[in-house]
Amino acid sequence: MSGPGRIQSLKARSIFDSRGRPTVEVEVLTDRGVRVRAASPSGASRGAHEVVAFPEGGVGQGIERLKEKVRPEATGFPLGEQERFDALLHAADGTPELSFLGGNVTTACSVAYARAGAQALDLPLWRALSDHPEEPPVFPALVGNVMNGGVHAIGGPDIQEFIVVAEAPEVSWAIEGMSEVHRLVGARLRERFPRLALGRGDEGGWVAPLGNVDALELLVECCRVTEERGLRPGLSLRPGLDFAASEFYRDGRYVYKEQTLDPDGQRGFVEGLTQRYGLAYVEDPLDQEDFEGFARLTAKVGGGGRTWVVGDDLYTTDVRRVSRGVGAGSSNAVLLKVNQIGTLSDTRDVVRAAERAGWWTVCSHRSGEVPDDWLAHLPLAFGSRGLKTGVLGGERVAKLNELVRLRTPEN
Ligand code: 2PG
Ligand code: MG
Repeated sequence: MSGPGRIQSLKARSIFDSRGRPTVEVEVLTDRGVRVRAASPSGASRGAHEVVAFPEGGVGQGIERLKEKVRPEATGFPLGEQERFDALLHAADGTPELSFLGGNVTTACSVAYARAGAQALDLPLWRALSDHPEEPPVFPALVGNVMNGGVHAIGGPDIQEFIVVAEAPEVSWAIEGMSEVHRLVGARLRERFPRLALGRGDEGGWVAPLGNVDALELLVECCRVTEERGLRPGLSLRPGLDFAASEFYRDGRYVYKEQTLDPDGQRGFVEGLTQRYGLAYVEDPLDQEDFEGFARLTAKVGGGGRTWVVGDDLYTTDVRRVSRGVGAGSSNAVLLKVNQIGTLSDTRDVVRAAERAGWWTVCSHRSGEVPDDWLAHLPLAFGSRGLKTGVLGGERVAKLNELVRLRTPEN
């Protein structure tokens, strides 16, 4: 017997995400007794062009359809043929937006299949997925959310995520650095609001009644102070933002609690913040249809790679939208969320398009997460510049700890 074997059974169940909402977990058993599981996360600030997460009728309906349409085809399917398996999922769904099975169902199937193939060969998942499996892994910069706003937080700023980009010679030092910034922001908020019960948002970042610029200034200060403490040699902690701007874009205007801006005004506002505060990372600063505006912003702040201008809702991990962005020069980086497009193979298409354009990729969690750790393998598999997966919360730390394991497998 050679090769990784075949699928013997494929099962699915409804489990819960970090918001307590139902999501899907898929279990694959192979004919050689390998058993693996993979679960799908869920977004709240979803891009308009994402595939449908679950069919009408919800997770249960998706699972029923998986049993009916995917299971018979998948049983006996050989492992290690990701593109063919993902094509099977598309064929079983039969719609361009995956509305029959749901993109979260196909994501869990696609990842569970990959995991079964990797485990059957006794390889880490990233290595089984990599185009360069023999090369040593390159660890990503970490993108962690320390303050939440927008639809991920009640009563916070309009901007969705106040982020630290942590880089260090050792990935565990970058994790420490992000956690220190998170702690310092918490301490400063407690001094400033001694009577307030401070909360945390969906991704574990602090939520406080601060204006957008106020919150950013606090973040910038905490990144600077923590970096200057010199905790570890070569630790860099730089501020960034995910505006998730489509969430507050109404009738051609960006409507903040404090101000309303037209598209030129919004671009000027973002440019100003980026330059003034030395932002390392700016995600979805404009509406998800504004390829042109993104291009003008990228021309201003994206040169030389100092600031990553990242498209999330803009591209929704869809290679056709990324190609359009490449043509227009809309950004210099793409966020990758497998469940925005539904399979690992579709995600890899985006990675290849980004590589051809000389753009970076950033693998990302969703705001509703599961304590699964497959996401940690993707930046190593895809050669991504970043991993965006929060700082705190078991479902976020699961990914960070997996990175640590991958860095020190022999210990
Ligand atoms: C985002 C994500 C994750 P959601 O906008 O980048 O941070 O949020 O999963 O809600 O789309
Ligand atoms: Mg985003």
